[in-house]
Amino acid sequence: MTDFGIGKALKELGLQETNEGTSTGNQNFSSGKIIESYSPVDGKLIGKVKTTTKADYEKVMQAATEAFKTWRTKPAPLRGEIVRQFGEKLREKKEALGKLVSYEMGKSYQEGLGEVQEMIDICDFAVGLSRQLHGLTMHSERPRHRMYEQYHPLGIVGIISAFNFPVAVWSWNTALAWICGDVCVWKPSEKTPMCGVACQNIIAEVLAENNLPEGISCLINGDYKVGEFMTKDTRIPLVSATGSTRMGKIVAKEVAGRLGKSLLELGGNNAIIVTQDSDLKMTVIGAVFGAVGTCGQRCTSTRRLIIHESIYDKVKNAIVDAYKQLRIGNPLDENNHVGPLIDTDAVAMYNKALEKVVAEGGKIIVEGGVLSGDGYESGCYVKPAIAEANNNFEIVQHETFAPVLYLLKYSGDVTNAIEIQNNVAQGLSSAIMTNNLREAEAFLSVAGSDCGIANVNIGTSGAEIGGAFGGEKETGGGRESGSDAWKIYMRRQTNTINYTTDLPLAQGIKFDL
Ligand code: UN1
Repeated sequence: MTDFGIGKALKELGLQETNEGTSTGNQNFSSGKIIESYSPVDGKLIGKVKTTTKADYEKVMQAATEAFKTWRTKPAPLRGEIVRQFGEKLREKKEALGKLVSYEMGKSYQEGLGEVQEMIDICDFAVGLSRQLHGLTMHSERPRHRMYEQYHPLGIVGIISAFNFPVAVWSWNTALAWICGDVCVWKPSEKTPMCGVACQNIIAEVLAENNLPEGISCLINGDYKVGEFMTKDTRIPLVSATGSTRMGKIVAKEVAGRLGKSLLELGGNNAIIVTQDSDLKMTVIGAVFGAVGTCGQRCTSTRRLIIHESIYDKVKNAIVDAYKQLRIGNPLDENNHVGPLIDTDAVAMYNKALEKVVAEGGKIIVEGGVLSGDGYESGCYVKPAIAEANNNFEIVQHETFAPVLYLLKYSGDVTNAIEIQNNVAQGLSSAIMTNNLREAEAFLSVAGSDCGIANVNIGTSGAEIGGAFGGEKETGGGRESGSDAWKIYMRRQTNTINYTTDLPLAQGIKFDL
């Protein structure tokens, strides 16, 4: 196999054979054991990263604590200027980083580039926001008093991110946290540690060029035990965690136990409702990209299609036909649509889901299976599968991080479809395909979708950074990225100033001495 420019990309990103995985910029503290990162694309070793011990972590926290003292005093627009420079560097490194994301995580090169584009976009967004961290002014009930609120930085923000968006989710958090005046400590997924080092190298360069303390951006590495250093640490007022609902429940409990804040972006069980008034071509593109894009490993991936019975066969046949066109293979080869799953554990979960749906009475209409032979040596390539199922099957209620799509049927009114769509524990993304205004509005109404994201004539995945991203119920309730998601990275302070020579009390209370 040609290396699709991977060697060159690794070099451009400053990656070594063995990398320090605990760093504050150029200062490295790693002394833990080594994580080896193997590519799901070809099973080859990409590189090694050293993990963070408790003693290493203490050094990082010292650096972060010191850096915060400087960083918080920089005016927010000047912090924005640093984020602008970071965005510029990302533009320069877009191809190299997109390639590494594709090679280490397994998503298509196009999607790898798309992920870096999300990073660039959030930097632009944060730069503008750095002049708009507005608080309100209020009218005091007392004469010649002024009352207003202001937002101050929180301190050290801990970020735990998942393998499926190994770089973008970090940037949604950091770009906002930085302009808010916070410093960040990041633990990337132990499945994609090289992406973490690559990002840290880029921001470290920007900080060094501006003579800023390295502790503004810190990297730690390891499994959940290293994540626990942060969830238990009272010096970290906010932990932002993206990943499974199982992980989120543990993080939420730990952080709430010390009355810290957590921002959780967890699993989804996203559905597209396809009504009688849908456009078939749009439905097919939205559903197929949603189900097989990133090999079904987005938290926004389409898991369920809820199709009206009168058009069920037509939609089913069109989607089954589209699946026949899918090319599965090396994601760096732009001719392929679907790359590998992240690892063989994910393959085992995919196999289990297919067995389970059959055991529960489902019918497989597009056969799955693990691919082997030339080009599939990593053992991580699987065929996207489709099963006809029932919404109350246990497996349908569960998020399987793989390209398995369930077809469900509804009859009657769109409210029946909405009921099925809402009848799961998760609440991240949802969509309706319809040209009927009444159906679209019913879906968006107070009695409509209960998800954090509800789209009309767009699939469930591929949200833009400008909106707040996250969902309800077991998705965790957090919002990252656009809109006013920045507020969670700051503390609000209400200020009342008296410019009289008296001290009138609120509520008209008399207290004379
Ligand atoms: C995720 O899978 O954790 O909306 C994030 C999307 C992407 C982000 C997904 N913009 O599909």
